[in-house]
Amino acid sequence: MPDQTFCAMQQSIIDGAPDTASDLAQRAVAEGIEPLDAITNGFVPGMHAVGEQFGQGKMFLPDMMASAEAMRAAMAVLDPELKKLGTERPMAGVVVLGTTKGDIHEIGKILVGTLLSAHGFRVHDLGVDVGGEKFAVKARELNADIVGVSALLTTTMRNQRGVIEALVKAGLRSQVKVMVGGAPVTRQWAEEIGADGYAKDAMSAVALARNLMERKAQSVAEPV
Ligand code: HCB
Repeated sequence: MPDQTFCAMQQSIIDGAPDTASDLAQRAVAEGIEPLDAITNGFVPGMHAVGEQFGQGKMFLPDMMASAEAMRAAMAVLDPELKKLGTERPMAGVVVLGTTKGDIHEIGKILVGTLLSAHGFRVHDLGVDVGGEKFAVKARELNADIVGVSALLTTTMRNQRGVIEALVKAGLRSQVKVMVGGAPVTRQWAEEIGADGYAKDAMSAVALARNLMERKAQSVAEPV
């Protein structure tokens, strides 16, 4: 039964049908399907299919925009359900999140932020098209533990390096861990630019953020 529901969810994204996506998300909540399951097994595969078809020239920008709209409609229902999971947890750390300069993709970043919040992190989302300096200013203001930088375009990936450089310039690099992600980003790229970690999806981002908090605590505890 959930398989059919997941297929319908995927199709609602491919069709760019916000009302159907929203209805299916509401049905999932009513039927007790885990919201993360609905997102990762239902709606996100739809986004991947759209990306593939766009890449092959079978879908066009307006189609991709309609699909993003459908994804947002589903997230509007599932986001509050995910966030409920985090209400009783102790504060796990402070994260500043954003999508790099020149890039307006936000769905994955929002999902990462939601899951981090659901796991006790206090998340400040700077939005999209964010330059390195803005990350550094907010990280200083909030005394952030982690900066999470998203990039979905091969052309904007390099701006993740710019965020790290801005943190170095602001004298914050030793106290702020950096995690990077986004469809074209790889572990190798993360290492190349000197990030502290790479996460392939939102759940891995939570595991990585926890790991970075442990590493941070260890480095503080080490004698000088
Ligand atoms: Co966009 N787009 N797009 N797009 N888009 C991609 C990314 C392509 C791969 C599609 C393709 O060609 N196959 C492609 C990029 C090619 C490339 O660079 N190699 C592309 C292109 C080309 C473009 C435009 C240039 C198209 C044009 O104008 N001609 C344009 C660029 C605009 C700009 O940014 N300046 C554009 C525009 C759009 C929109 C506006 C229509 C829409 C975005 C709407 C929005 O976000 N509000 C859009 C969409 C929806 C996509 C696809 C179809 C889906 C992206 C998505 O939401 N995925 C995407 C295809 C794809 O990625 N396969 C396509 C679902 C989320 C859940 O996954 O990977 O974003 P995610 O996030 C994961 C993961 O990466 C990780 O966790 C997340 C959750 O699991 N993660 C992190 C992400 N950030 C992290 C940060 C961390 O610290 C840790 C983990």
